[in-house]
Order: sequence, then structure tokens, then C-alpha cells
Amino acid sequence: RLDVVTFGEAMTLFIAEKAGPLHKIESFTRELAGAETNVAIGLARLGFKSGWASKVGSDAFGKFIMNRLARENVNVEHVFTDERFPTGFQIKSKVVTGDPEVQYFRKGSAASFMGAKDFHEEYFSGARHLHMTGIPLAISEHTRDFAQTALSYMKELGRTVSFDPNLRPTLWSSKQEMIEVINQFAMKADYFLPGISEGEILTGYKSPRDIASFYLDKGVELVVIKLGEEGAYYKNSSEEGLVNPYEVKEVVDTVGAGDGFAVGVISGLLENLQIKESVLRGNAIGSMAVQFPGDNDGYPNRDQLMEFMKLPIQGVN
Ligand code: KDG
Repeated sequence: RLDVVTFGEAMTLFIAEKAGPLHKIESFTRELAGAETNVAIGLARLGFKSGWASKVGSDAFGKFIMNRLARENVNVEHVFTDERFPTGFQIKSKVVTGDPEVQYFRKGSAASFMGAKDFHEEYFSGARHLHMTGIPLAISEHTRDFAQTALSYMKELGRTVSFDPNLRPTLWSSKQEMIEVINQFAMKADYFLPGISEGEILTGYKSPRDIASFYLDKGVELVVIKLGEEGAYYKNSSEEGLVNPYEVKEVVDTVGAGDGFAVGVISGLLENLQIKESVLRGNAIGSMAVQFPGDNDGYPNRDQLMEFMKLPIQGVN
């Protein structure tokens, strides 16, 4: 039985070894990318049983993904190999300041063909919790149908669902469609985890409280908003609060921090921690993640997390 199930597209990630425009880079380090695999890996490192549903091609990238996930103890019984299509990959610049430049090579990938007919009820019904992101809603009609099926099925079973919008405007044909579709799914989730700028785009509101209320009014149970260097804000029907961040010595790469944050929040809620304690854990893992170049290489095991969380930063408000 799984604690958490998720689904989406994983990619081999090539990270530039030197700073500079991507077309000038000669050597890259290979890592694994994919918002949902990041979350599955982070939860597995904390000792949860996590599973990830997807498709990969029968190529070296697909094998790399499968090997890496096996090494991370992520369950891959719902990952199918489709030899007709390739596994996607992406290249990422080395960051000097700000966010890196990312280029995708994923159109027509095996994962983009995972549709509703590929959904295995038995696999999902064995999980306590579903985590999903907005990326499969953007990849293709197939993956959007899969997402709809997974969400409806898990809600029917009474499972909890967390949803991180992970807005990827380049994968959408229009901003309006992105907002409509993401909101339609977000409103069905129990826990909604946007970044502040995503919340602004999706609701038109600027303040965390207004953004949270927008979703709470529509039936979401808990909204947690990532505020970057300012930590995070949470609100449900009975409490709200601002949770301070952890100190980060050096930001190496921000990609993967949001997924690490989700790992902290979801793991805390599954362990019945207080909401603010769960959010604090999210902040901790997000802060650990930004100090490493890959998406998930900074995610801690339980000992590393406890050690990091002991370092007294400003604590919880
Ligand atoms: O959240 C991290 C992801 O952005 C990265 O791993 C790539 O999943 C990815 C995507 O589809 O953008």
C-alpha cells in the first residue's frame, strides 16, 4: 500500500557545467527532472511509500529515469514503456543570479501519451493521498484526461489531494486557458499550494489572504502560499499564519524548491502535524533544495531534515 501516489512526466536534465548561454555550453551534468518525481523522491527519502505513474520510451533516457527512481525507492509499477515514442529531456543553464534558462525537448514524448485508458484503478486505490501538479494539464489532452480521471477517482474514494499549480506558461497555448483549467482542478483539491506570483496570476488578487480566500470559498480545505525568501502563508477555515523561512547560505538553483516545499507540507499533514509545523517543514526542505544545482539533490532524509530544522532561524510566528 502506498502513502502517496503522483503522476506526470520525468525528463533527463542536463545542467550546464559553466555559466553562459546554453548554445555555448560544452559539458553538462546529468540529473533527473520532473516536478512529480521530485515530490515522490522527497517523500521516499523521508521514509514514505511513494509511487509515480507515467510512461517512458525504450531509450537510454527512459532507462536512466527508471534506474534513478528504483535507487530512490519510488514505486514504478505504474510506469509503462512505450517503444513508439522517445523520453523527453531538458537542458538548464548554470545560474549566476535569478532563475536558470530552461529548454525542453519533450513534445511527442512517451509520457505525453499517457491518457485515461492508461489509468489503473487498483494502483491508485492503494494510496492514501494523491499529489498532482498543473504540468500534466498542460502537456497534452491525454495527460489532462489522465489527471481528470485520477482526481475524480481519488475524490470518490475520499482520499486527500494536494495540488501545486506549477504554472509553465510555455506549455500552454493561451494564458486564459491556463488560468481556467488550473483553477478548475485547484478547486477540487483539499490542499492547494501555489507560489505567490502563481496565486496572483490565477486569481487577480495580490495579497496572500485574498488569494487563499478565493480558493477556500470554493471548497478547498487549506491553501498554503509560497512567499520565497519571506517563507510561506497558510489559511484554512479556522486558522491562518505566516511561517518564517530558513536562512539560506547560498542560492545555487531555485528549481525544485517548490516541489521540496510540497514534500514538507504533505509529509507533515500525513503525520498529523499541526499545519504551521507542516509548513515550517516545507520551508526547511525548500531552503535545503535551493542550495544544490539539481532539482532534488538537496532533499533530505529524515536525519538530515531534523538536523537542519534544529538550526534556529526565526521559528514559527
Ligand atoms: O518543479 C521542477 C520542474 O519544473 C522541473 O523538474 C521540470 O517538471 C518539470 C517541468 O515539466 O517543467
